[in-house]
Amino acid sequence: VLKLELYYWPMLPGRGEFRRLLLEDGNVPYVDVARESEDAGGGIAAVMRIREAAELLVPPFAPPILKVGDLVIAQTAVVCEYVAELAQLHAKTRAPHYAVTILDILDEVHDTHHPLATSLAFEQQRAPAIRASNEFLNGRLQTRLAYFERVITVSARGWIVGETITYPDFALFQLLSGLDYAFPCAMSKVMVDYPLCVALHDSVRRRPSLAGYLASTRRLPFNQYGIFRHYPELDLTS
Ligand SMILES: N[C@@H](CCC(=O)N[C@@H](CS)C(=O)NCC(=O)O)C(=O)O
Repeated sequence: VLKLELYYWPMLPGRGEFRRLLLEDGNVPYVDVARESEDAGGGIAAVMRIREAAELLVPPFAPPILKVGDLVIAQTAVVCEYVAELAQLHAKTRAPHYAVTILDILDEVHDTHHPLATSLAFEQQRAPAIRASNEFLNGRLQTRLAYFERVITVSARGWIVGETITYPDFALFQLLSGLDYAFPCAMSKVMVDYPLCVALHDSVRRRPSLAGYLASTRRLPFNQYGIFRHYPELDLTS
């Protein structure tokens, strides 16, 4: 039996959540190493250890990281491809670019609150962040949503790739959930133009195979440490 070890910062959903949704939906057992207690080898120290482990032939650069025996995989999109096979959520018509495109948008969302530098606190870049969010919420966001609305229209089944749900659908679900947390006002205005994206989000949220997980403490809530942060001054006003 494969033992899947996930490594990701234990205090935020971030990029780590994308593969967790797939494993939970597919009922694939895994160990969330950094969320174990420090005494049991978990915590932030576990992430630091695997990043720096000298014996690894292919050292991972940044979390999320997946370890399966001697195999160590990093990069969210690559990890998602790998676990999607195990969870039987892979796309038969190979279309890896969808998940990568969704994950690219995370960089843009991060840059709304940290437009100058990741090393500076939000409070040190508040004015440029307000400017950046305004630009994002009044243009870039719509072009990205319009793209996925078109993709779902073409597939004609309510999903991104085709007949059934596949792993990019979970990525879009998580992106839209995070945007709802970060920008509730903007999203309530913008999403009326993307009904297929809204319907996909609802379909994933209501999946019986995911409901138990979404209601559990394993599902980390969005918070102010993550990629999706709620600063009222960055949202559109009602
Ligand atoms: N493109 C990479 C980005 C990885 C990344 O930025 N990871 C963040 C957490 S979400 C991190 O901890 N980075 C640490 C670093 O850049 O040193 C991916 O999708 O996995």
